[in-house]
Amino acid sequence: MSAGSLRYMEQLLVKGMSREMQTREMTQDTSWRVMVPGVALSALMAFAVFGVPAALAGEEEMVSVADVVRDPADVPPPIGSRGPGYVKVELEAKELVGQLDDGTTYRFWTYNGTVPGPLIRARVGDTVEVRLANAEDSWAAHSIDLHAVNGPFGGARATDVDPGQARSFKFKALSPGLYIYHCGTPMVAHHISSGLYGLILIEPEGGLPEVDREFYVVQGEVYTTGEKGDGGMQEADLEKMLDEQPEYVTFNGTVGSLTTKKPMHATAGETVRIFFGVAGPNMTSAFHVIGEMFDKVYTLGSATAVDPEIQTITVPPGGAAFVDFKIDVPGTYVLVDHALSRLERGAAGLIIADGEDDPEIFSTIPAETN
Ligand SMILES: [Cu+2]
Repeated sequence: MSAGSLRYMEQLLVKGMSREMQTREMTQDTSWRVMVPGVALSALMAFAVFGVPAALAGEEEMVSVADVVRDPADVPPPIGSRGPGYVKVELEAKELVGQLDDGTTYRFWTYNGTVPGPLIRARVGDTVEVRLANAEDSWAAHSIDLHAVNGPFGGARATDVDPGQARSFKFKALSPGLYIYHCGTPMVAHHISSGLYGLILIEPEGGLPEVDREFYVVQGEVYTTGEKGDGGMQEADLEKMLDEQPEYVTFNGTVGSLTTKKPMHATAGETVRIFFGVAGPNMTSAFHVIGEMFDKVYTLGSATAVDPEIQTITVPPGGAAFVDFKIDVPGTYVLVDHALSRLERGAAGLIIADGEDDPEIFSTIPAETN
């Protein structure tokens, strides 16, 4: 079979997958085993699901297409009023082929199987132990640099770990705030771009003000050899990375992560908090929610510098911020980077709010003819 027809088959398989994904709820640990030509295991099951002629299955290689999207509602509970303690964080660097766009796959490098990795939540004064394992089937060494750490490389040298190994370190959380963590193994931009990032929240003493819902969103860039929209399995393009010309700009890892795959839900009248980070590696975000303004902005991730009533915030790569706002009326609210060309490259998310209309705040007026 020619390389072209192999690629074509792969596209067919991935398209079948994306249809399947729209109709089925998948857990984070769900791994979809699909066959590409050259594959033996589970062939009958995959062909039953995707309708691929069994004669195309060979015996060389298996590609597993995983759901790598972190659910934005997957946020640990607030710290509340507890005193300082000892917190253990277990992470595993896992390299997984996931769906980057409709018909396009990419070998994501992840913490715990999703992009971003888990939101880590602790409080000021906690001692945090971080254990990083690197899966046996990884191609690369990985590490973790947490911006919440006071110490060399944020822990990256202490956790530089080869496939099949694990390393640990601990640190005392000295400053409250919302911080990026990311892989610090060279070429760092490549490791970040491939998905090795997340946020760690260090709450102040007594915790943060309560809100009704909290969400977790991280912006990233993916640099692929093909152009956006080209199908098939894409590889990282280091030249485009050095030129800072991404093909994809994403919220939570992939195109459609927070729109078709895992949108956010709320009810009018509720207060919403978004923990927002920019992994980059290169672009500063102009974060905005279409149809709302932020009642409170915890500027640049500071837990104490709070600005009121802001429409759009800038968040640099390697930075974060969190925002609180009340949703006044039902409807669909769109998260964007207001450098809006990036919307076309994938940076979009939805909050779908149900509840009672309030015509005094917002109502449409019937059309008239001039
Ligand atoms: Cu890495």
